[in-house]
Amino acid sequence: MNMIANHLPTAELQALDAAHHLHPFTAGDELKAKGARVITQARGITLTDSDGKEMMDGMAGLWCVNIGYGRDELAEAAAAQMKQLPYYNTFFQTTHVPAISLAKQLADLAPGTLNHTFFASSGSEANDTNIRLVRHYWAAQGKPEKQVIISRGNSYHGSSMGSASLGGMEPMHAQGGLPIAGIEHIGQPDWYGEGGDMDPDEFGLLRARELEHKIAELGEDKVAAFIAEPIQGAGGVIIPPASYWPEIQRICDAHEILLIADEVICGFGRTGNWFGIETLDIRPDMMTIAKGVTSGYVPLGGSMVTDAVAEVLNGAGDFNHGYTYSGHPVSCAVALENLRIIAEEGLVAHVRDTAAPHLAKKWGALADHPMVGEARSIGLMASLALSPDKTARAVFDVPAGTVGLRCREASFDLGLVMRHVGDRMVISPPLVISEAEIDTLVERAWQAIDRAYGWARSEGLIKGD
Ligand code: PXG
Repeated sequence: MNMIANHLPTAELQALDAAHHLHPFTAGDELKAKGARVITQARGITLTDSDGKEMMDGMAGLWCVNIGYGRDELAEAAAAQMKQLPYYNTFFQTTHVPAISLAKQLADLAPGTLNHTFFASSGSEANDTNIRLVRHYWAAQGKPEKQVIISRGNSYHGSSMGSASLGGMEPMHAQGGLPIAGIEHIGQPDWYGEGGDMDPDEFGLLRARELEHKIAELGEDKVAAFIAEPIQGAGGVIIPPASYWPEIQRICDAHEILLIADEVICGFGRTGNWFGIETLDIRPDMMTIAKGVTSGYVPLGGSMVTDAVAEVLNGAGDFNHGYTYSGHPVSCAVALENLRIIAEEGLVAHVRDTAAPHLAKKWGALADHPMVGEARSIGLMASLALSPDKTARAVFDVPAGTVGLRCREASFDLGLVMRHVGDRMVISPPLVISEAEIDTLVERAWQAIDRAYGWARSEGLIKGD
């Protein structure tokens, strides 16, 4: 099927899009002026736009297309489920086979006793569920005053009122009166950006201990939970110092609070294990999932909890919460097929043993570029920091993101979708990426950085030039 021949010319599509479609995280006037990129089809790790231009998808969509594009098995699983039972709900003591099977499959895959899933349709919904779940959990134990959830600056947990409040993104909090009450934030473990002269491990401990101080400040009897991404994704792929997570775990174990790991990006193979908590040796009480659970082919999210948490919840009467699409049968059927492919094709082992070590070597070498301050990866998520003076970890004398945006635009021109978070460049490609494709990705990234470097030099932004 030739989709390219089957649509309106790009300019007309862009005009219609700008006229009627309100986009997430996009300025409407810029959209009108420039027009959106129109993606028409995709195969493997390659996207095609409405002009027929091909681009390597270094972001797996939005960190989600883990098995790559064009897997007919998922389309067939969806079609078969739609024919058999397109919809039914899971409220009021009702269930169906796809939800049962997926909940069991997730229990088998998740480490420890994370054996129970409350389904949603996105990471945002799942994190909203988590806010209500942890408060319900403590109320059920006669501690209704344990309400506060501690999170971190520059974390991302979603876009709904609750999940955006959990998140620590200042531009998001600046709109719509966020955060909601009962959410507190501590500093992020970003040594490169905020560690100054400290040793990374010393800084990791300092940031972890902010949690203990915050618990003391608020009173342990007021704190319900701490939520964090094992590795911050949207915040710029911030890999915490090695000292950070063991100390967070110690603090959570020492105090009566629940630990929620937000695995929306790290889950389902991204870090070289099924879950990021295995890579970083974290033992949470709850875990948020979404994205890679269906490889983004259909929406699905969920909150997973341990046996101990489930036991309390199960004894607490009705949980007055749920979504029409909690455990949607088509989403569950697609998730099951996606998980079968990840398991049977050995994609987690491919990441761990082949792709991640290769990426670490190649991506790490980008640090040789004169404008790259650090270049690091873990599994198949990687980032680098653009800097005008790399030895000083300096920032540019223009608003953060100016050079990053240049680099992203150059990257698109060179046929690579790479994202910028301020002046950090990030990638998170589909797990099926080969070593040769990693070589191409990194070559294009280098060229994109080089073009942005040329621009920065011409603007006098590079120190010592
Ligand atoms: N938790 C984490 C850790 C996420 O990364 C969510 C929750 C929310 O999931 P939903 O399905 O509601 O979007 C996310 C989503 C970006 C970007 O540009 C990142 C996300 C979403 C959109 C854009 O980095 N992460």
